This record gives sequence, structure tokens and C-alpha cells, in this order.
Amino acid sequence: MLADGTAVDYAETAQEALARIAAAESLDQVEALRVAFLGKQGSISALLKTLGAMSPEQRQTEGPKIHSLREAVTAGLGARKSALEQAALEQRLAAERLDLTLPAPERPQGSVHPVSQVMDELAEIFADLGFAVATGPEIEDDWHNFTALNMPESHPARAMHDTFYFPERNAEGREMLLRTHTSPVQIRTMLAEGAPLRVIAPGRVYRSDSDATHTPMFHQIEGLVIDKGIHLGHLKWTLETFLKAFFERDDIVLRLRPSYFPFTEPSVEVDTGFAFVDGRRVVGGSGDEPGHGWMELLGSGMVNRRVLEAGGLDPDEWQGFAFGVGVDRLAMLKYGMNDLRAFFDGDVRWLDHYGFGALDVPTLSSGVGTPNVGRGA
Ligand code: 2NL
Repeated sequence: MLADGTAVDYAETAQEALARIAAAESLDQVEALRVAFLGKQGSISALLKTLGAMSPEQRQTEGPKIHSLREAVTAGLGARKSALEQAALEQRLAAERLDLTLPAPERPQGSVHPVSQVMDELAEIFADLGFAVATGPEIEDDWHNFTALNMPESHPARAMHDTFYFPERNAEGREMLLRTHTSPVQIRTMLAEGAPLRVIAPGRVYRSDSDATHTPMFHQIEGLVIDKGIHLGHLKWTLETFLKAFFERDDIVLRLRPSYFPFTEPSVEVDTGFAFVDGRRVVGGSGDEPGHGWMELLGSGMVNRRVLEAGGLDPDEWQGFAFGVGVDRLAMLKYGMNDLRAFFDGDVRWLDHYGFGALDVPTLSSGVGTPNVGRGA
């Protein structure tokens, strides 16, 4: 009953409330009814408040009725809410279909940079000839980078390399620098492993030089063979065999020209014949044929006896040959890129064009090159 004594028909109130709840057509409407009945200003909340003003006897008869009214309404709201949610879910399940025949969404895939590809190809080719891969630090001291290679302090050949020096010296008082070639790796390998030796040393090298055909960082691969009775014939056969495998053609013709490197004696520069095909240089054939030419490919020679000594070897017992070649240039020649600087721009569009699939691993049996990138430069 109300505070003024008016009797309340709880059964009728409950019926009315439950009818309104059953008629609610949305979760918003259910929530509005909850507020109307059970909210702070709600009608059932108001009934609950009347209990405070009643005598204990009255409260004992009225209290349970009001509480069961509230419970009935609470249960009704909950049931309607679940029913509406269930209906919404069923509608969604009926409307949404999972088409298992749709292609899977594309995932971005990385690609292998041509420099990495070519280094992998070279490692594969030279592994077949019995060469191991040697690596070493890119921050070197001037003894391993220059002195051991027969370029003593103030030797003019040091000026041939525009070197990046560090301001500090190392613990042994040696000048520190970014290696200008991978030769210090070969020195370290000679000292660590002795002879005989067959290694290639691929990696980044640095020279303070920057224009259309020079970048301050570039990639080099050097080869070193040390054994008894090694001569220039071994060098020429090795280079020919490697270049035939790399360019995947048998008509590689080499021209050896006398040259000078401090670390080799005699030193030879190696040219290869090429033809112009559709305005691009394609390696192969003699450079003396009509429409052909020679281009310089790499430098090499017999290891200077002073360098063998610096590597801890007796030059009267051991001989060797060595060669050095620019990996970036080899990649340009084989895969037809024309701008060296694009190699280091990090533009993914360039990689989309020239990059290699991560699963196209070069092997001699499957072919060290891949068919999807153009040939010739
Ligand atoms: C070039 C020339 C060359 C070597 C590198 C070498 C290494 C040792 C001893 C003797 Cl430990 N030689 N390396 C020899 C001749 C040439 O590189 O034009 N590279 C791009």
C-alpha cells in the first residue's frame, strides 16, 4: 500500500509491467523500461521506499510483495534482453555466410636484394670449387687493412683508397677505419688457419667516394687460394670456371692485362668480351669480334710474398693467387640494372622490379640464376 494507505494491486502492477517488457522491441527499449521501473526515480523503487514509512507489522506483510514484484520485473527484463540478443545473433548468422572458396587475403612478402642474391650465387659456385666463406669485422685497424697487404704507412697506394678513419686509435695504438676492401679478412684467415687455404670473403666495404658510379659503401668479394705450386694458370682457370657458372654461358673469353696492386705480384686486370644486345652489354664471346668490346671485370694476381709473410706463411713453401670483384657491378651486369645508386635507396618499388623471391635459392643443380629477372646491362 502507498503511504496514504491506498492499497496497491501488486499482481496487476506486475502483469502490466511484464506486458510492457514483453512488448519491448529493442535493447534500448528494454533499458528504458529498466530505468522506468528500477531506476532511482523508478516506479518500483518508489514502492520500495514506502516500506521505510510503514509500521513493522505492515512492513512484514507488504515487504515480501514489493520484493517479489521487483524480482519478477528484474527477471522479466533479463529474459527479454536475452531473447532480443539471441534474435539479433540468429539474424546475423542467417545473413552472414563464410565463403570458404574465397582466395586467402594477400600477405606482404619480402624479397631478396640482388646484392644478397648474387652473393648467394657466388658462395654456391665457389663452394663447388672447394672454397669456404670467410667473414671479418667491417671496423678494421690499419695493420690488417693496409700494412699486412704491403701498403706500409705513407705508401702512396694508401691514397688509392679514400679511407674513412675513426678519431680514436685502438688498444694496440693502431688507427681504426672502415675496411676499404675485404682483404683484411683474408689476412685474418691466413693467420688463424694457415695453409693450404681456399676462401672467399664477401661483404661490405667503404670508401669516401660518391658519384653516379661510386657509392661510399659497396660490396666486394675476394678469393684467395694458397697451396704448393699454385701459378697463374690456376687463377685463369678458376676465374673462367666461376664466370661461366655465374653468367650461365660457355663462351666466356677472358683477357688478362698486366697491372699493379701492392698485394699481388704479378698483378693482372681481367677483361671479358661482351656484345651490345638491344643497347645493353651482354657478357660473352671475344671482345675482338665485330660489334663486341672488352670490359674490365676484376683485379687479381699472385699473392705478393710480403703478404704471405704477414699472414704467417713461408713464401718459399707456399704460393697463392687472389682476386677481387665488385658484387654490385656483377649484379648490374647479370640482371640488367643500370643505376648503382638505386641499389642503396631502399625503394621497395625497385625491389618489386628486381628483387628475388625468398624461396628462389640459387643452387648449381637448379641453376644459380633465376628466370624472372632480365639479363644484360
Ligand atoms: C679489385 C682488385 C684485388 C686482391 C684483390 C688480395 C688479397 C690478399 C692477398 C692478395 Cl690477402 N690479394 N686481394 C688481389 C688482387 C686484386 O682486387 O679491383 N677489386 C675490386
